[in-house]
Amino acid sequence: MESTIAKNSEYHLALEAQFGAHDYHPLPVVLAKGEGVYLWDVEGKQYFDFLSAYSAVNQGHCHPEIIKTIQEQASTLTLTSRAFHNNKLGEYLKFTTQYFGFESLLPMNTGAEGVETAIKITRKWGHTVKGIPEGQAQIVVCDNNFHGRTTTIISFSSDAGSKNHFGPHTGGFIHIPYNDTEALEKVLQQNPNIAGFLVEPIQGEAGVYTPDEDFIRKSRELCSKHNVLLIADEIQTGIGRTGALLAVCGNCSCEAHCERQKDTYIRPDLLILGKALSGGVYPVSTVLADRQIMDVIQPGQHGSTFGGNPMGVSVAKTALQVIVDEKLTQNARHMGKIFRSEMNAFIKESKIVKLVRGRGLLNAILINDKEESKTAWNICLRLRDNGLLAKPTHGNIIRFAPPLVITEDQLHQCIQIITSTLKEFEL
Ligand code: IF1
Repeated sequence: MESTIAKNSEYHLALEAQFGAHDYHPLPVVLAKGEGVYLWDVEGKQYFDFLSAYSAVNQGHCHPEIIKTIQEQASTLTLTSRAFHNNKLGEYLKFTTQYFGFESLLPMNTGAEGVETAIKITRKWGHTVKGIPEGQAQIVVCDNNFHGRTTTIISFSSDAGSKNHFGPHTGGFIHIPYNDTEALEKVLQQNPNIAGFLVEPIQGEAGVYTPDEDFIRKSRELCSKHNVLLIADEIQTGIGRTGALLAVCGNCSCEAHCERQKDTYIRPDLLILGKALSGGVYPVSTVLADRQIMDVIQPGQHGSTFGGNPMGVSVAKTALQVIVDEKLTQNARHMGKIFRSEMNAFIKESKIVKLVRGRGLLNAILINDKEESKTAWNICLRLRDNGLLAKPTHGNIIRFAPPLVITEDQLHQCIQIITSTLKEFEL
């Protein structure tokens, strides 16, 4: 099944194997170049990217506007630290808070740092505003969550590999099943020390697990009723990916924060963004909240050397502008519908795929085989041979998440590659 890989790729693979930590098991392909939806390996073979660096490259690889921004800023001013002000941060804060409809923003770098920041804000709000006894604040999280890799975040992971032997673990987290509003209601009624509910609007790592339509809305109502902060981790789902600006926007496909959203969308108290906030060009993450919540953080209580640096914020501002200018949210919605309807038509004739699910261009197929089988992995190897890069998650699930700039023509080519590859594995 495995095709022969030319010396050039082997050379890089050998170096990584010999000198790198073995913390990943990547698909064997060594990439050297990207443009839009395309990637090229070191041998010059061209691929469609159906992972988008885990939904970071929504705007497409090496988007010319974003690259122009980083090049200009890189040769002007890169880093001041927050010990001083810089002339890019303020305009970014104004632009981005208005874009998402919040009063304030705290800039960080990676997604996990954004989640850590939201946890700290929530706990401090719980102790100083809600009146939870010091050190007692609890945060409700969902089974099978994925929020990052720090010691605190893995403390509330359900995944043994991510968590085991990395203890002692951080306490203060209560698990409920995902998509279970009754469980949420019960825990909120029973425990007065809950400060927040941290949730992914769609669980990415769990296999693009899409909840019932009213799960987030009901969660919002329950959090409001019990004076608990709703914390949305939209690091993977946000910024157009699901065919809405945010997955919590549901059916509103407006390109930026709009009046209509004020009535229809479900507004979290804390919104965490990362990944596509920079179009995958630079690590930029953020937590957005209104003043009353954000202002629990006072000087000296949180920060980062790189957070809010002129390169990161300039890149992020351009990356958000590209989403609007190129109507990428609407494109994701439209292309996603085509993708799922074509895949559903294929599934009718196929035994190898059980189902397709997702929203916008965050989709997954379930392979009809045991979770521990290598079928999904082998399919991804063949997809690679056939010119399309995707990655299995949770054994028998394959995630399909191309850059949002994909055209209908390109999408049809990709569906052709995917269905003809799947036919090779037909039971
Ligand atoms: C890995 C998955 C994607 C995230 C959500 C926070 C973070 C992530 C919802 C942390 C990061 C990435 C990280 C990458 C694999 C991965 C992933 F397969 F695990 F689920 F995207 F699909 N919240 N997700 O998805 O952001 O600190 O990495 O910037 O860790 O191996 P980060």
